[in-house]
Amino acid sequence: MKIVNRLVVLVLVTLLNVNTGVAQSKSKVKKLSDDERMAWWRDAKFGMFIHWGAYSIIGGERGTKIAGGGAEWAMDKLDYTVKDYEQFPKMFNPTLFDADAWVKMAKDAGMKYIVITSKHHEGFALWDSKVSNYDVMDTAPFKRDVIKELSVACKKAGIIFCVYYSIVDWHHPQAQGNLYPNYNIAQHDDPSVVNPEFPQYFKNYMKPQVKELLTNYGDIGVVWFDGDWISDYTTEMGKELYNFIREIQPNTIVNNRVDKGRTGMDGMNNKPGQFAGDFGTPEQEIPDTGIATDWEACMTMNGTWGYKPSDTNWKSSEDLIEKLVDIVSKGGNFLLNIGPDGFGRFPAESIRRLEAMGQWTKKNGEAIYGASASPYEKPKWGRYTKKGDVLYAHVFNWPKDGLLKLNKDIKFKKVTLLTNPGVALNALKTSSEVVVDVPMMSPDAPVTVVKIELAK
Ligand code: JFZ
Repeated sequence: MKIVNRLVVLVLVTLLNVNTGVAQSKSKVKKLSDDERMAWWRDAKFGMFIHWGAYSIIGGERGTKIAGGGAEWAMDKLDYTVKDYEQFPKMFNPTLFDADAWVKMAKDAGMKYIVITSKHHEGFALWDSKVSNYDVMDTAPFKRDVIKELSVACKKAGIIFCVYYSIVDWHHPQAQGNLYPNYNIAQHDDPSVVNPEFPQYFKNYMKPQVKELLTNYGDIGVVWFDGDWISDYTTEMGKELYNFIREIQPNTIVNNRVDKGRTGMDGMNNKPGQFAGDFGTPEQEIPDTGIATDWEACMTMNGTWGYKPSDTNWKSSEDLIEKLVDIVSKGGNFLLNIGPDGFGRFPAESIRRLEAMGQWTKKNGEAIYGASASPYEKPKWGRYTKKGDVLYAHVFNWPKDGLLKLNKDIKFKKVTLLTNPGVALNALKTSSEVVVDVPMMSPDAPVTVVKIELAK
């Protein structure tokens, strides 16, 4: 770049920093209360998880061997040494990556935030890290800052940008990277394996990397940690990290995997206020009932987080829509995963499911966004959600006799189909239920929403 251009850029960047609050300092940013800070997240309900890294090139296959489970664990499961594995970051060149297109697919699906793996267990960083050369700018031929492009695209589209960061690092010599030069037993997740230098990795690598993510990419909605199970990581480190993040960006939300002391279904049984980050993270499962803490269920569309073409075990769109409703009816958020391939494309099967979910959320979003958990036990035909003086009955199994039976305690003022507000449905209260006269066919399958305006 010419010197004059460089000066112009410098001035522009300085101006931008001042105007957008990108360079957040302790004094300038208003510190919100916990409820204010969590408000956007509690309303959002539906987000996109993106698992993308050098493992996306591998697709879970090495010769004839196929990794079991998540293909983002390729380095571990396919027995790569640290040196052997480095070939993949050196190949990372996803020329079809289009941040705006990714963000549009999330937004059209009805998702309100995106969480991307800035660095997964493999250790390869998808941003321009000054702390490391094992990143997209220095090791990979791609030389584009993925985190930058995605954060800018999110901001443009009004999607909240969030980052996943792995505490586990199979590449870093002071983490799990150099324990066994030719074969890393820690990669097989043996909790007895420790690296006495881990505190140095924590202090001189992990924290500075997290700081880069929180300093150079505008507001970060959530920092989503993972890998806290390794013995080297301590509760004290978790506390330090949590406070460190809140000092840089006071209003950022942090998941419970920042902490080691979680109980039950990945922190779901932690009492409110007990240190465990800001929300619980049940993985690949939905709790039976709601719970007193904030929580987010993360889930894959097939059985893998990272790209794995051999996994064709896709959940149906109908199933995914019902899962979204189920989660919201229990007061949670749904973080649904995409594993883009090594070229930067979403799998076609994922795109189709996102589109189906978008068609449904576009019509029925009123019953999802900003809604809270059902005040009633789950009915046989589906789920309830609630917002102010309105109750929503999400019907999965449409009644064959055209009579929908609601909870007897409901005091209704007016009942309609959510997608047909002009036509009031007849409703009748009996001693055991409230019966609503609905059309014979489900108009918005797989889930039709009946809107019940409540009497005071
Ligand atoms: C982790 C990762 O190992 C995996 O690759 C993926 O990124 C996933 C979202 O998170 O796997 C976990 C982490 C935590 C639990 C289970 C699997 N847990 O607490 O039950």
